[in-house]
Amino acid sequence: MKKVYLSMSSDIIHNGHIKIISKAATLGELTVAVLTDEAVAKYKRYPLIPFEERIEIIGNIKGVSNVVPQNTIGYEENLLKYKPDIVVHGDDWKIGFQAPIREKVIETLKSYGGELIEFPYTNDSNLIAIEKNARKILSMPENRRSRLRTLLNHKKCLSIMEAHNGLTGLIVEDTNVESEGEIRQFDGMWVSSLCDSTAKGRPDIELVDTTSRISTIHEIMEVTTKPIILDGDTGGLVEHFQFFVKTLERMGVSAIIIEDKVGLKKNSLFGNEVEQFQAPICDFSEKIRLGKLALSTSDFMIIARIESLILEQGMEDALTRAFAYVEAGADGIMIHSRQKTPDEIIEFIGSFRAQDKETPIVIVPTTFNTVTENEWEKMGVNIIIYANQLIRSAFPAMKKTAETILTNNRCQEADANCMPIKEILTLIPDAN
Ligand code: SPV
Ligand code: MG
Repeated sequence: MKKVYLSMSSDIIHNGHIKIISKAATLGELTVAVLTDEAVAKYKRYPLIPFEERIEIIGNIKGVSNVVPQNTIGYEENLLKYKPDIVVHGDDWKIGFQAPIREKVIETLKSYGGELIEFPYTNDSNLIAIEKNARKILSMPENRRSRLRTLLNHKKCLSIMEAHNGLTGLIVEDTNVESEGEIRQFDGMWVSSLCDSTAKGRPDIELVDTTSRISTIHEIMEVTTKPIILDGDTGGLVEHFQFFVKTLERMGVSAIIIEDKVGLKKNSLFGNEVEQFQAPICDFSEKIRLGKLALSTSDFMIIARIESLILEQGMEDALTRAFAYVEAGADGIMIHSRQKTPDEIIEFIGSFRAQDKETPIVIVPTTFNTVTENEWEKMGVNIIIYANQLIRSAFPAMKKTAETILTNNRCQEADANCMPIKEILTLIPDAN
């Protein structure tokens, strides 16, 4: 009896799955590999049905002899472990992002004499509707809010990109690339105070008010499903902060990061070039404690951001604050730096992790940008935020187009830098 291997995310079981399972079962003893939640989230969207339930469902389908987990979208690890004679797949993966994965499967099978059998892919129109519905479910506040914590449980290190309106939200939601046999996408979005202010032509000094910040979040939420981390600046007055976190929690935001500054907040990357003051440890700890008290769920996270390195108060001060804020109930620590090298951040992470292995560490590597995500992950970082790259790349592109039109007295020359009209007209998905 030949050993047959079929891999599926199987989040939504439909007729196409049943058909391919029954065909595969005619070829030999069928093992179905179920992609783990982490693997599905990496290449598609967060699964609606948890891994353990998916394993159980698949195991009870007629024709399935064994069910095994598959930890990555690539098959290599499992193929070398189980050495199936046949791998079965729909022929849809010959093109698109799965094509390199298919190539790797063929190569691995060749190494021990296995064979790939592809069945014609049945394009089920119901599936498109089901997939759209899955997105709707994932975008509901109660589902979205908890997803940051869930992702932190599944993945060691999350990659978060800034979004400051619906359009940038769509970019963070939908952009994915194939790299080294993996599909990469962002895990969530950062609603930056710098970018939200800049997009409105305002300085980053807590001038854009709460109502406006909430409106930006709504705009992003309308068109996306991924978890949102809000840059909450100083958090404002404690009495206001308590109301604000309740509002965010109800909306489905997953986390707020507040920084330990007082008075007129200016952007951290100015450092000591402008006058900025750090809050006393006890006051900021109290803000965290009261914020946590106001919440109704354990899903929503309040993350404390330490400005000691930004304001040159030293490593000791940064660490003392970090432990105090964790003690006060902070669900994570963001350590910030404006140095060009990562040295002080690496030192902080080492010292903090020596005493605290659990509390998530967040970094914003805007200036110290040479270290890769994999390297940060090994050091113990849990969330990496790309805080401003979308707006920083959009502005020069728009300015160049404006200058090109002025220079040429017409817009023909600018077209080379522009998206085709047809594409912009169909860029935004419809309401269904
Ligand atoms: C932001 O994105 O607004 C931040 C990060 O707070 S930073 O600009 O680096 O201070
Ligand atoms: Mg900010």
